[in-house]
Amino acid sequence: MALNPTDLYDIRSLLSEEERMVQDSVARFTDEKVLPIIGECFDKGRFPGELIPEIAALGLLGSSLPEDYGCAGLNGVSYGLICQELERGDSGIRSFVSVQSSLCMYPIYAYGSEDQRREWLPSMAKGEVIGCFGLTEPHGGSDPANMKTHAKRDGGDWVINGAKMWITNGNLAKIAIVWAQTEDGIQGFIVPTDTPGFTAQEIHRKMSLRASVTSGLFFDNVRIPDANRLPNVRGLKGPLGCLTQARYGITWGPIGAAQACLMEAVNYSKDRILFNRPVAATQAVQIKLADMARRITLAQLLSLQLGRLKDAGTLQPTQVSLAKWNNVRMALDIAREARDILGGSGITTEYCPIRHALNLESVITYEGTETVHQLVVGRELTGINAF
Ligand code: TGC
Ligand code: FAD
Repeated sequence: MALNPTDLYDIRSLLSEEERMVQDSVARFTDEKVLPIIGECFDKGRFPGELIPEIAALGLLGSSLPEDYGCAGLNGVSYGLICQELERGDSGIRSFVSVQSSLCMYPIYAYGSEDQRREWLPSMAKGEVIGCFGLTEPHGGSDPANMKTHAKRDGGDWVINGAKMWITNGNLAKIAIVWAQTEDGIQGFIVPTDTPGFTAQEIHRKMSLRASVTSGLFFDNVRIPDANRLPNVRGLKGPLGCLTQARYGITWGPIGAAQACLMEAVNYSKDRILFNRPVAATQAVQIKLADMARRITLAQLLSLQLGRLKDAGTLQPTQVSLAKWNNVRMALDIAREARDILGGSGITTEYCPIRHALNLESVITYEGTETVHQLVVGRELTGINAF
């Protein structure tokens, strides 16, 4: 029996019935709704906001949070599969879901008051309220401990001043989760984006994640009540805890992008006749395709085990760092190689590899650059902080 080229080790057989159902429903959504429009969205630099209601109806927003808050209550492996199938379509669609779920709904759930959870989570799960997450600042994202944005207590309010940069969903958002320095260390705030003094400015001329909204956020004496502060966390571990959730999903997402590139390269090379035979009949191309399948298989096993650790409650941030580094690098290399196998056709968005390659240039940078994750693993091995 022929093996599935994007699942050579039948990793699907290791999934539960519920996990398979989640994967199938998101795969259908990607095939029917994302793939027909995404090339054009990328060309035009347009985020397909019209898909938000269906993404919400499928339960993909805050999917791991409890049903009490209008969420799907799925496990970590299911969240990973959601990311994988969405990113098979485009990293921008997966980014939208990652930010809403892991970077906005998760901190409200994990660090918020019960009132904040009840106020925001159900409408965020329905896609009625979109969030963004402001951690990175213009002077350097890898070192968030040195953030300049600050919040000062003024009676029952907080007054926020500063700027955030490269913020996904910035111009779509009704609320921003903003991390700011205070006298008591870094704290998180829920900032409604219609608060006076708040502005979001979309970043244009991007060559990557063109089907995603990326913005700068500016805070000029933005006054919000203490009720909007996330009361249950202080310090960098607040935002880093959110990043662990999002980075976990990002270990899965690029597997989908790599699978899409592999299949494009397989199909193209079988049809392309050069020197009187399909280019897929050459040893050089077959070795490249085989090597892509090998790397995808290793990444699949890595993410599945990571998901099982997450669901067992034993996941360590260093393990997430290793998988984020490995799987994004794997996908970026495969997207570039697939682009090459398509020759000149590979430079157009008619085919997916160049779009995925360009997107993955962001994915390898955001949520901790490749170097940051390598240094996290190095620190674990040596006990020496090399940052
Ligand atoms: P350190 O000062 O040692 O630790 C501070 C506290 O945080 C705890 N901690 C973590 N907790 C949860 N998850 C993690 N991954 C954690 N890492 C550290 C730590 O235990 C400590 O707690 P406590 O109780 O002792 O205070 O900080 P560090 O030296 O570990 O951090 C250095 C470094 C470079 C790793 C960190 O600053 C870092 O990760 N920098 C990269 C910043 C980054 O990734 N930014 C991403 C911005 S968001 C984004 O890109 C969204 S893209 C979204 C999309 O479109 O999909
Ligand atoms: P820098 O931190 O300036 O790094 C520059 C270079 O220095 C990198 O190559 C880095 O690896 C290297 N470097 C850093 N430290 C060391 C070291 N100790 N040793 C050796 N080399 C080092 N942020 C958010 O908060 N929210 C978002 O929603 C968000 N969405 C994003 C969407 C996109 C499309 C992009 C591109 C970015 C997004 N980011 C977001 C920001 C992202 O997290 C940062 O770009 C990333 O953390 C890196 O920060 P930086 O761009 O300032 O690079």
